[in-house]
Amino acid sequence: MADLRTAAERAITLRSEIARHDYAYYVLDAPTIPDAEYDRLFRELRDIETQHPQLLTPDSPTQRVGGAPLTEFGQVQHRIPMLSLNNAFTEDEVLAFDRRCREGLNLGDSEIEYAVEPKYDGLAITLIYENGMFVQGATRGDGNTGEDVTLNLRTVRNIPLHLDGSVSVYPARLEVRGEVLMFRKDFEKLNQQQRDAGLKVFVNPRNAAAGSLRQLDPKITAQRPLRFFAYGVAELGGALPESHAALMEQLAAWNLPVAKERAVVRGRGGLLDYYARIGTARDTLPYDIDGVVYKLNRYADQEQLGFVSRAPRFAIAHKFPAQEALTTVEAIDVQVGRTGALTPVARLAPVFVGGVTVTNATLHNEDEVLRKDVRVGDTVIVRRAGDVIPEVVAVVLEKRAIMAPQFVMPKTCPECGSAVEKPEDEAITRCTGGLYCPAQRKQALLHFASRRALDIEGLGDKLVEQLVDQAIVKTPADLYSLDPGNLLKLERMAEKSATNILAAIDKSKQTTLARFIYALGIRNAGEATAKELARHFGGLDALMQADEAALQQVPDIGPVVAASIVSFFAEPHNRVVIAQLRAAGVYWTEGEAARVVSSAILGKTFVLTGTLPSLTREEAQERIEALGGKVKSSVSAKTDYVVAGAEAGSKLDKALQLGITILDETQLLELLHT
Ligand code: JCF
Repeated sequence: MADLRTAAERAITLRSEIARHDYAYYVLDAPTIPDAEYDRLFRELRDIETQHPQLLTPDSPTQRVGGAPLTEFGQVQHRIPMLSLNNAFTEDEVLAFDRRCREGLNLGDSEIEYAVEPKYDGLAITLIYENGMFVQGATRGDGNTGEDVTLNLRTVRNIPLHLDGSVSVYPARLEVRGEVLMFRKDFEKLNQQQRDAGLKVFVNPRNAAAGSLRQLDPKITAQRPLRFFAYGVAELGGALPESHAALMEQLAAWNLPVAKERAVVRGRGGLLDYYARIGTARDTLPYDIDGVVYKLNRYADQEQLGFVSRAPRFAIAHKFPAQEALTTVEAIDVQVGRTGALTPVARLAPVFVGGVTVTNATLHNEDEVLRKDVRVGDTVIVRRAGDVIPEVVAVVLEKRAIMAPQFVMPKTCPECGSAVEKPEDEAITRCTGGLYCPAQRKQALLHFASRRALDIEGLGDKLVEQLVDQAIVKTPADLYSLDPGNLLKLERMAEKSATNILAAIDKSKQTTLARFIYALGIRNAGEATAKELARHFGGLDALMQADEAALQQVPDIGPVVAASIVSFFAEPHNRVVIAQLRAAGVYWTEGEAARVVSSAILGKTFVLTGTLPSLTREEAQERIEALGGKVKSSVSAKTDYVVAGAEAGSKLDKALQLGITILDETQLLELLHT
């Protein structure tokens, strides 16, 4: 018996401790203990309840995992009907609401106090607490009769199973009204899990919350990240506080979740300011809202205004522009981005959504179109939230009248006709005609001319923009046939700068194989890869003929990079541009492949620090690398040589510490010549 008594006491302690941690975690968003410790408490409680089933209580946190499935939901008669709110869509409608309130209260021009809060885009529910214990929860239903979802609501982690907190006096009967919803981040995670498991994905957090709450199996609901927020009471079984704001404080003191963003404002100015403030914060809130709610703050005032049919006269919902709307798909086009990515885009019948008229929505990529099964003629849900690009959320399949064929990604680029590729485990399809494709022209030219590529000084953003827009330059090869006449007709181009640019272009003809390879802008082939390729193959033709197996012989080149290189050179458009570049006089000295086998430097690691008397840092690096050495940016035990010039810094100190060989420029040059 003593054993049972100890167990009973321990169970009580554990329950209140777990409830405290749940509250800290799910309501305050400020976890108090590590997950492992929480799990330990939970297991201890569960073990006590298994050993002594008579100790199990309905408000035990162990009940949150859900019990046996139901065959149907019972019905609940709401003692006090669950009302809806009237809506205001315009400022004028809000001003009219404020005027009606002032007239109803005979207030003349003085300002009214309003309690204000976000309007949750969830599902209205009611929770009944008897002597502090959660005993029943129900959906709104038709307002008079709802469904008994008590078992499901027990699994909602931020609903207290027992009122608690700083105020420990509870009314005999308390009926709390509020909404169940899902945080956006939880919704994304849930959908990812559903997708991974091959299950249905939800259209938006609201649908996910509705689907989760209306599960007959509470164990499923328990797996869904639902949250609850209270917005009022139907019954308090005692004296109401004087104001709505005071009531919310009371609910919060019992550990019921209420909106952090709630406020009390004065007058219509206060209402409109709040609307603007929450409108700006809308995308940063963790949950979707569809507006804000204004109510008279003082209950005496609320009573005086009373109700019209199914809605209070003392409250109104001021709606934000809807972020989702229905429209139809008129076509599915494919756009090519600056980097060559092919994006399917839905052309839509114009629809007003998120505050603007939308006619296009992104479909992201091929897999997305097929997953959502979007087809021409379909009715779709379009979403535009904040500044985000509008997207097609889902197809309304019931409205599919004609059965258009499934979307197919083109096999060639719609801009330039080059082959497209979609690597095995990537979502994005890309054009392989990087050097030739009009969509990629500006990007390709800027990269070609960049400092570590062919280094054409003065060929920047503005100039490339003009050269491409006026169709003077289409590919990098066209740069080499520019003349002063082409340049002088451009904006802000004086004779002097035209001469300088032409000189820079001319100078760029003399380059290295590594720079040239890098300049081609082959996907996944950066500067380091370009250097490895140049060293390994020694010449461009050998590289262009290499197959994937040959490419994977090169250090650090794996299947992905090898595939990009092969498809780049396989595209005839690119080969033409390369031939034109060589014909225009771009040249480099070709070495023999891996001729550096015997160099003293091969495989050695160098770090450069300080200013050398004659070589620039880049020149030194190029010469070391040309002979098979590697240049790294920091000194470690693996460093073979540190080359130190004037004003060498901490790298030199480190090298001295580690006892690494230190070279000056003369010694480096000697080493390079052995
Ligand atoms: O979403 C809300 N914050 C909210 C919804 C607040 C309220 O006072 C509501 C509501 C829905 C219906 N009042 C009613 C009658």
